[in-house]
Amino acid sequence: MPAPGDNATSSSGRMSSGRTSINPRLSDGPAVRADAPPPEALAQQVHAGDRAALSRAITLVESTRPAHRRDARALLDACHPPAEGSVRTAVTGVPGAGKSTFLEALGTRLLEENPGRRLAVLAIDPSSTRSKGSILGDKTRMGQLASHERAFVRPSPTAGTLGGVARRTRESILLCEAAGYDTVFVETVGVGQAEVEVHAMTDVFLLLALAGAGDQLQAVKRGVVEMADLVAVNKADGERTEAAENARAEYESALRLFPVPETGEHPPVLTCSARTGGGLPEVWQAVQAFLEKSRAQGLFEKKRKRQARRWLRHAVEERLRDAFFEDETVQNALPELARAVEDGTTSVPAAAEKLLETWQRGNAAPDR
Ligand SMILES: Nc1nc2c(ncn2[C@@H]2O[C@H](COP(=O)(O)OP(=O)(O)OP(=O)(O)O)[C@@H](O)[C@H]2O)c(=O)[nH]1
Ligand SMILES: [Mg+2]
Repeated sequence: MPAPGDNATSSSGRMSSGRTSINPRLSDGPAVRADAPPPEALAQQVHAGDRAALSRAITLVESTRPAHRRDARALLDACHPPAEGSVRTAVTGVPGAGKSTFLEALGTRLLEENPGRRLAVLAIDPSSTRSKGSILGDKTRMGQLASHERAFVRPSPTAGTLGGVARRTRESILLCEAAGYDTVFVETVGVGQAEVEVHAMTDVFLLLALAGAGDQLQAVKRGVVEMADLVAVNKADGERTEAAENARAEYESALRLFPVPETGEHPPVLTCSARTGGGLPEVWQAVQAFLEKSRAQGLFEKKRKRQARRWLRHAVEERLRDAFFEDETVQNALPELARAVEDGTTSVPAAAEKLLETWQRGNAAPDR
């Protein structure tokens, strides 16, 4: 049984064996232990439900180094076909909406209710950076959950690469499922592209809202409300109870202004308090009701298929981009063309065209 501390291993590089600074390239991604097993062996450990191995596997898929990307692909391939029967829930909301407190309370409750359940939380955390790292329990407010033996809590620092890390989250979800975690939550803060990405990798999208402070207007503006399958106005406790109830009614009428979603119904809007636990069972019931409906209408499957197609497209785009920028002829030609566009002696489209031609020539099949 891994120590609870295993959960605290973020991709901050603390898993490294101290190889830094001599080769500057070593600092361009999270360090993966030098004694890391080959991908197939790692996949076996993940399948066996080994939390430390799962942590290491996620660190590997988050790495941007070309060799690690190759290993990550082999690892993901070895974890295929994916485990069935999992449910992926996105929990989004502005910073401080109470997402982590909510997941700590709800997660703990769900684990108590069902002794067979295994629950993972992947928190995309824009406030943490690799160099800073963080003590997970304090940082994510999920200390109790993080030390539960049937839970796995993992913050993904996003520092500067929001979209990128969010994409890796999809791979991390698969790894968690391969390790036997059937209930997967993705906590994401309402910042642009990450939310769209997370929406495209989950089965149900829960917006945790707040009363006042222009929260509603912001959410509508950012397009988050449109993505929500469910809205819960959090912090409905103490003197905020009435304000939360008013906000609930406002969200409800705001949602009616949007077209009716595929399910044929506008998303339900509830109130809850992550602090007192009030309303949490109702929120979870509403999540279940949405999923049941979505399954009955065939939308669940349809959505997963659509997501798989989208992922394929992204995977190809990413491979092409990597192959392009890693290509030696491109790397040789790039500095001069970059200078030319800086000086204005070449237009950007013309320079891009030249680079692509260089690449295509370098990759053309040899004459037979
Ligand atoms: N009164 C009250 N406070 C809450 C509730 N939920 C969370 N809080 C408080 O709100 C603050 C932020 O909570 P978090 O759970 O860290 O919020 P978060 O959305 O995860 O924040 P980020 O991860 O930073 O985006 C903390 O001080 C919590 O104690 C609630 O239901 N009622
Ligand atoms: Mg949080």
